[in-house]
Amino acid sequence: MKGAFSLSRKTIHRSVCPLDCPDTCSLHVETENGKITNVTGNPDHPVTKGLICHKVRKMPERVNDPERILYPLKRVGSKGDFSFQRITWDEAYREMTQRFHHIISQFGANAILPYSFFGNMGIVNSEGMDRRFFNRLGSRKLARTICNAAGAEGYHWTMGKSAGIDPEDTVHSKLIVIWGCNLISTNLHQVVYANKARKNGAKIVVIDVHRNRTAKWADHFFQIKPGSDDVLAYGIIHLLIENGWTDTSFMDRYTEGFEALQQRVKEYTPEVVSEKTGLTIDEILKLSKMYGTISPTFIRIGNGLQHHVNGAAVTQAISSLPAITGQWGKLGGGALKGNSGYAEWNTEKLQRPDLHQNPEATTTNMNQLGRALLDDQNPIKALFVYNCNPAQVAPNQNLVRKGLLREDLFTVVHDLFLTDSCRYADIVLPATSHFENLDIYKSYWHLYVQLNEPTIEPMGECKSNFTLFKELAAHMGFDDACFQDTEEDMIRDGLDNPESPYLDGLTYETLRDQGWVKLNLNKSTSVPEKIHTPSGKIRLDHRFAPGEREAQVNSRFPLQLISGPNHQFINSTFSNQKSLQALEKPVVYIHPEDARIRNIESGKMVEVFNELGRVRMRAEVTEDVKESLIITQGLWWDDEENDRYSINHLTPDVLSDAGGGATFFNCFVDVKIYNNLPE
Ligand SMILES: Nc1nc2c(c(=O)[nH]1)N[C@H]1C(S)=C(S)[C@@H](COP(=O)(O)OP(=O)(O)OC[C@H]3O[C@@H](n4cnc5c(=O)[nH]c(N)nc54)[C@H](O)[C@@H]3O)O[C@H]1N2
Ligand SMILES: Nc1nc2c(c(=O)[nH]1)N[C@H]1C(S)=C(S)[C@@H](COP(=O)(O)OP(=O)(O)OC[C@H]3O[C@@H](n4cnc5c(=O)[nH]c(N)nc54)[C@H](O)[C@@H]3O)O[C@H]1N2
Ligand code: SF4
Ligand SMILES: [Mo]
Repeated sequence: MKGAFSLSRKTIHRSVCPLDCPDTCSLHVETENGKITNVTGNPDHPVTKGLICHKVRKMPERVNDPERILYPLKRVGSKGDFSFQRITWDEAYREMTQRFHHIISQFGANAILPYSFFGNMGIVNSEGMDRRFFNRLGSRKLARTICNAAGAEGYHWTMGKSAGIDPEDTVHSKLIVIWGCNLISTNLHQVVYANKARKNGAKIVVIDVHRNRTAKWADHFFQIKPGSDDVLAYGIIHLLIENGWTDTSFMDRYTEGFEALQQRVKEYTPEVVSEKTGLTIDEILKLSKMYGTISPTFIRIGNGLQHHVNGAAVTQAISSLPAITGQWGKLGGGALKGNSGYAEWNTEKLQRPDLHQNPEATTTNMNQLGRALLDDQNPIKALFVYNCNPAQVAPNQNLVRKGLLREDLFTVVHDLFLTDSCRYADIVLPATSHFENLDIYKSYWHLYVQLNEPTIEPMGECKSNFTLFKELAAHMGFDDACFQDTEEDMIRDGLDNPESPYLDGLTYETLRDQGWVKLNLNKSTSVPEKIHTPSGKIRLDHRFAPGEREAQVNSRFPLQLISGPNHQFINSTFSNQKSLQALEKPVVYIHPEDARIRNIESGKMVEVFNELGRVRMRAEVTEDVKESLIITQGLWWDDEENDRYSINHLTPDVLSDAGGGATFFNCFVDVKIYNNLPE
């Protein structure tokens, strides 16, 4: 089908899901009189095949929500109390340019910090015109580390870059190991492939700290202590070597450093591993035997397991496994942590890093926003938030909010809704939804690049990130030709990389005509024939040391809190949507024994606390979590009525072992009954 077709007054448009979710589904969007009335899956897409998640089927509610911001707003009350008045875009641009010029003259552009992530994954709107603008401004740089920085570092050490197997091949796998990934909630179509593989005789293994939806669906579930996955991977390698389940000819040809690894894993006997991971010796033997004797095997490496202080060590260790048994290159064999490395955009043309003329610029780690905002030695005077909701998603919220409350900080937030971050803004700008924009999307899981054409006109006075930064550049007096570009020009710039074999055959025209194009992977450009490390070999001489778990459990708080995503929201997106809220519970899951000694029963209000803060919610007592571990899911917006605030008041802003990654789950707390609210 071409971009759109009509059914009487209704029109069906092809679109793409813009959210930070691996599946990047192709959508069908129904409009009537210029309004979105229905969103479904596009049955023609080769991977997503018409199946989409429930939350995105509820997108019409989100786009048409009466609470969407439709006009620019200026703060009239105190920071933190949500009092704004409507202003015009001209006034907003005037205020921003005056403030920026003033800050630059007094403190330099280094005092201006962009703060963004992937609320919208389109390249033009998440890493396109915005990057050009801040580069030209010479602003401070942001290390975008909040999601997968540690894991990427670990995987890249072993494999060179974020390049794994084609998930379409996983129907051929015979053993599927889902390692720290809540697939049923976070990567729906991998479940579809795994179910097909299961029909062909594959076994599905889940390794997780929580008996979650995915664990309940698996054939085998291994419930591991948080942060001990590097130890388990070494224990498996130890047994693979001991039992001769290694593929030496594969390793000779495609890897380096095996001898060093062999030395390293010597001490990881089943006894040691059992002690550190909480798995029984039998479980360790069973898992290792399955991995060592079944072929082809596929490991889906999740994001959750790298939100720990040893996140890089963990992914480095796990990503070595397929090389040791020679899985790469077999149909359905290998691993996939993320596949974002294949879409090799021409970032020089797209983002214009050459425009950044400020060699003195600091790089601020987004996981330490609070610290950066409170650092008077190297002050931040303006913060520009877009595609992101730092007052919910960033760790150590007490510090973040203290920083955001600074009277002398000029904060701009561009979003579709009055998020908790807007509460601290001087200027709030209305953002279009992606249905109102032109952009392209890659997936960080499947291999199709897709074009998204607008299906409706911008609502109210909303502007896309692209339009905002292009117009702001003009108001700042930036006359570089690149600020004249259209979205289409920018997409063409991004695609223009003759060096990349993966982009071969991928043009704007083919995207427009077909809606999507598969990245061009063939035998010679896939692992193991093409390995992206400097030496061209899979690296088994490990760089990051395991054993950080001991450091974690020395905390003076006895329970470890894992606060991951939930099923119905994407990070803090959708958490303000009533129909989806109704399907989730802001509860904390606690083991019966931990509950008993604290007199906690299901449904009781509890306070979860540590040295950083306190958060109140209801308890649910369950054996789905082990002792000493508590779990809560979903990034819920602040709810003053129910006295509930972001879970990230409890999470540390300590960085991981490498990559400056977030350590949300390296979080130690205690829980007590809280009686001050009506039951
Ligand atoms: N429905 C939904 N889908 C989403 C998102 C969402 O918020 N909601 N967010 C999107 C984003 S941005 C991302 S990054 C991905 C994340 O999705 P996933 O890759 O699935 O990562 P998480 O859900 O953070 O964590 C996965 C699992 O890791 C487990 N875990 C935590 N610590 C450990 C550990 O030490 N060892 C082991 N083995 N397991 C551990 C958790 O219990 C959890 O079940 O999902 C994307 N998709
Ligand atoms: N405790 C805990 N904290 C976590 C996590 C966790 O598992 N536990 N997960 C972490 C992870 S993996 C991630 S990726 C981060 C995600 O953190 P964020 O990237 O902040 O994700 P969201 O909360 O979805 O916020 C995205 C915002 O962008 C807005 N938006 C959407 N489209 C557009 C657009 O086109 N333009 C503009 N200007 N705005 C737009 C949305 O309305 C939304 O408010 O959270 C991290 N925080
Ligand atoms: S959130 Fe994920 S599963 Fe849902 S429609 Fe978007 S890409 Fe597909
Ligand atoms: Mo993420």
